[in-house]
Amino acid sequence: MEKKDHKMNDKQKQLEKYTVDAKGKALTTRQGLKVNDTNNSLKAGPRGATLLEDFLLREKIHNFDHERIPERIVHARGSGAHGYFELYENMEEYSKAGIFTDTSRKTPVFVRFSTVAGSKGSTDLARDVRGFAVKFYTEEGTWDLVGNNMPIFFIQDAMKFPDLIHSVKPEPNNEIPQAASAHDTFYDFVSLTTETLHNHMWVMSDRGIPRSLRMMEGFGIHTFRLVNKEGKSHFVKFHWKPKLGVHSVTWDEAVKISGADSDFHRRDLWNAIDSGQFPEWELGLQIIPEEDEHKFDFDILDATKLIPEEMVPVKIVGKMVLNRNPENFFAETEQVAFLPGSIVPGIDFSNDPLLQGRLFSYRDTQLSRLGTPNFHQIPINRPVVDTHNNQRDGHMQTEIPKGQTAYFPNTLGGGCPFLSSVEDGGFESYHERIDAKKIRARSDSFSDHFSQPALFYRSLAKWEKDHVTEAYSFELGKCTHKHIQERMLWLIAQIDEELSEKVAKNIGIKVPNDIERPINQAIGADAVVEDHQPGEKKIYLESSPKLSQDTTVFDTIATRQIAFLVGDGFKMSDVDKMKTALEKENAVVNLVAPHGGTVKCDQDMDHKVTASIMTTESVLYDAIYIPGGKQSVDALLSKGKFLKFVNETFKHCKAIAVDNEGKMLLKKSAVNDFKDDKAVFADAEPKAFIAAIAKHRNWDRSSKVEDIAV
Ligand code: HDE
Repeated sequence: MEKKDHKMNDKQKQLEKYTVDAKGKALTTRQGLKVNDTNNSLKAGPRGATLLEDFLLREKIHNFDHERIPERIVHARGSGAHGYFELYENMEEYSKAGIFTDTSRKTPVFVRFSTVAGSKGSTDLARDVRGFAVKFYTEEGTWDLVGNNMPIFFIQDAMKFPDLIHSVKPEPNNEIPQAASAHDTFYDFVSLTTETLHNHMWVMSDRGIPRSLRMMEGFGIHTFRLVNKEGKSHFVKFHWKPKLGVHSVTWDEAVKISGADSDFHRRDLWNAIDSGQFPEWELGLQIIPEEDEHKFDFDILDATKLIPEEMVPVKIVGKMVLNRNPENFFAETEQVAFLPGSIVPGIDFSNDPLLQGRLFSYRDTQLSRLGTPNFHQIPINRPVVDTHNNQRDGHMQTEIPKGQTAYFPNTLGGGCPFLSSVEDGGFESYHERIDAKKIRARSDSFSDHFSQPALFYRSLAKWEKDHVTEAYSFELGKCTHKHIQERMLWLIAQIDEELSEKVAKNIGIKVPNDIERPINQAIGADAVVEDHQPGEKKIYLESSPKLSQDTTVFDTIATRQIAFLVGDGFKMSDVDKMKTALEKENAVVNLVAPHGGTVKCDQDMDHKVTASIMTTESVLYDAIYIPGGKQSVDALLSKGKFLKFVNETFKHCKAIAVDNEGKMLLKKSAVNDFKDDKAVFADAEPKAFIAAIAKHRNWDRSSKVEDIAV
């Protein structure tokens, strides 16, 4: 079906209206005065002093002095992109929202991905949750789905958010460490706040270090409501499923990528879109009839719980494509303001106490960051529909509201702007019956803190479990207080004893067996700190295979970065064969050579080098290929870093293919000690190499290659 994309065009036109292009234009002041010298201040004689009169200097420096705005208190480090969403089938049975009923629409979106703990300039590869915030510019107003790449959150009540964030941010006395959870204050908090354990287990898994922002799932986390035309409500959870599957790097790579290219994720997203390989996600809904609200072994209002897909399947209803990079990072990605409170008729909130708190926080924080209640007028935040109300004035009012009246009701303004009936699209909150005492407490139904982290861990493949063990060993190994390490080990043991034992061995202490109430143990038995103690671990589902990355998409190598290791004299026919096959599958071929500039092949042709070995590292690629050509391979062998490159690629369980003399490099490398590896190919058909790259990694190799020294 031909998609209506007039709102796409509207959003683009709106942004273009505010886009300034200096190409072919004269430099002017902010007042439009043409400037003829922007290099020298106005002085009394060439050696000064500078004159107060210099309005050009003052304007330039004044702006510079105020260029920065406060970074987000959380999710400061982010990358954004434009795109669109389209619906596959009419979902009017559940929701009256246009975005869920009109399959002819192409709804413009702006997405911002982020890490949580680090500052704006921190590394992309921190072990952390990733933000996944989507702004839908719909015909009924803007809907913001502000989610993460994990389906649960650390805490159950908004009241605890400042404590959580203060514990994970750099410690306040010395501002150390940056963008890292591996420190005492975080584990002090986590070990005293057992509701955090589920999300924490996800962060310790490979989900905490994605290969690409394009290879992450997204989740709305909270249970929301969908409301149909008849006013009937269903509970819903939102899921984003990446077309490229869910893939991650290893911790050793993450550490090294942080040095080699700390913008790795941002660059990867930008390059993919820039080269026309548009990332895609499908939107899935888990729909729960109201009547089923209490039929689960957990509370669906508790944001630390997921609903396993085996219990409620995810219905795929549409797709999102990101197809345009921002024109300007600050104007768009930095100034975009997401508000979980921005919804449209047909979508509504649940009483999840975490969600309820967020409804306040996001609008509030924009005042500190963007400095005005008029932040909705910034181009990236403008809805695609007209807005009219009686809110007025404030800093940076950029509109000129007409007329005598700014109140309702009025006759002097002809009663405008007027109210809309529900039938005419006026928003009406879902009429939920609430009959309760005012009380500051947590529901008992929120007290199961162990069952779901245990379900998640049980559902992982062996290689994923090994990574969790390593992650806990690293993180707890970085803590300097034994009592914190012990509390954590005791809690991990409640989830999985074997895991706790392994971590304990790695960090060199024993799992304690006598910590029953970890909080009071820390503070003193009479202290009132936390009356919300975890309940018994339950097993209501043996395993949920969908939670494992072992069940993700493994049939594409699109956008995978392949390093071809080449020196002058490389065999052109080898490169031709492999390059053609890989590019046919939309992989990206990079020539890595001993030097920059160009390399000559054995046909005496020059080829542009993507990166010299001095400027790049193996961790930036998904696989390597080494073609034949004696002169070329000799040149590679004469530089130790190429051997490191091969060894590291092998250690990180990636695919390697060689042809002809390329085998010499493998012979000299650590790969030579391992026979019959299913992702190492000599003189093989490209098909086999491609299948191995699509598998992401040969994890069978991982336990054997641990000791390769790179
Ligand atoms: Fe946020 N969060 N959050 N958060 N959050 C912010 O809003 C907050 C929570 C999430 O790319 C802030 O504009 C509270 C859950 C994302 O611009 C702030 C609570 C989830 C982003 C804020 C939560 C998120 C934010 C900082 C507990 C997943 C980045 C700047 C009640 C469902 C959005 C800003 C972007 C950003 C508060 C919990 C996701 C301070 C109080 C749960 C993706 O308002």
